[in-house]
Amino acid sequence: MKTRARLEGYDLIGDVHGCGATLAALLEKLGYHQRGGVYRHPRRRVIFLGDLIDRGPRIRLAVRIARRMVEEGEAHIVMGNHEVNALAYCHPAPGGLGRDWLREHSPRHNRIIMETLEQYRDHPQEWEDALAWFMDIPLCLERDGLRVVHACWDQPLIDELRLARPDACIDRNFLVDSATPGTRAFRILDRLTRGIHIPLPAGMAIHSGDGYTRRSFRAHFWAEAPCTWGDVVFQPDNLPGELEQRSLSSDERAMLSHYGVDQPPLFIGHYWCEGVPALPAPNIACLDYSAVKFGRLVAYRWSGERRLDADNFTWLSVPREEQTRPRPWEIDLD
Ligand SMILES: [Mn+2]
Repeated sequence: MKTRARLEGYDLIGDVHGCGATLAALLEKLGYHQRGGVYRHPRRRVIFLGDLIDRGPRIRLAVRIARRMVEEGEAHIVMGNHEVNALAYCHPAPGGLGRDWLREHSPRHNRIIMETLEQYRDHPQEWEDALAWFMDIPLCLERDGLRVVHACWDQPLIDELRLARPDACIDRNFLVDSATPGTRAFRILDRLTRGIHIPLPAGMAIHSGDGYTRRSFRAHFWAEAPCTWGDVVFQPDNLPGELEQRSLSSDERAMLSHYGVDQPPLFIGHYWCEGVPALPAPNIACLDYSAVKFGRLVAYRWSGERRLDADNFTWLSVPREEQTRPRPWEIDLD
């Protein structure tokens, strides 16, 4: 048996959202090579930050690449809110919930998962297998001195989750419970995979670049002593009007989590940042740079450092026509 070289570090990869060919190209750029349908690096492993599916042109390819790597021990992955959504959308609701599916098939929810269902339409068994695999993906990871979660590292909730589930994985009961707001399961899934949302004043809305209307904004969790909404907002859309200066109420303050600079390095996705990757805090990197909106598919090459370094970001810009990207070289993933 071949002895593997010592592990030098992890390459963390942000929200892929169906940009499967770009993912293959990014892995090649990072020095991974594909053999027998599995990308491997002699001295490194990948950690995916979740949200493999929805929106992009090669969702099945993205899932296959990630899944093969995870199953072969070449990668780890945490659950994104889009995988949570797919699981709830495709899971029949138990009696008493007053709907057919855990996640209602409303026009808004239909739209979120539309591309995924379309691309799997002629591959129903493959979609069932993908859903079964999503169920096995943990909500967070902590290993070798780093931490990974899709949206928000909330220590009390993570402690609570791990107490019941040391592997940080959900199951069907947990998923069913999470469909009812106010349950612990709802709170844990929502906070870890969707982060903190602060509701806008009544009647106000943000019309986002992605075509959705939102009545809350995304807040981050690393401000030392935040006073205003502007101190915690973390999303590409500006707050309407003068809301940047609005003071955080004590209720809103109580909703926030805080991740201190003395904590281990933390990697998140989710927040579809724009522009050139930058570090929001010395120990936090967000790797979602809107790949599927023709932004960048971003990786961070981590080799054990406690203070992160923006020079360790690597990325590929996503071409407008991802279909024009060469097919990922003879990848035999069937
Ligand atoms: Mn995402």
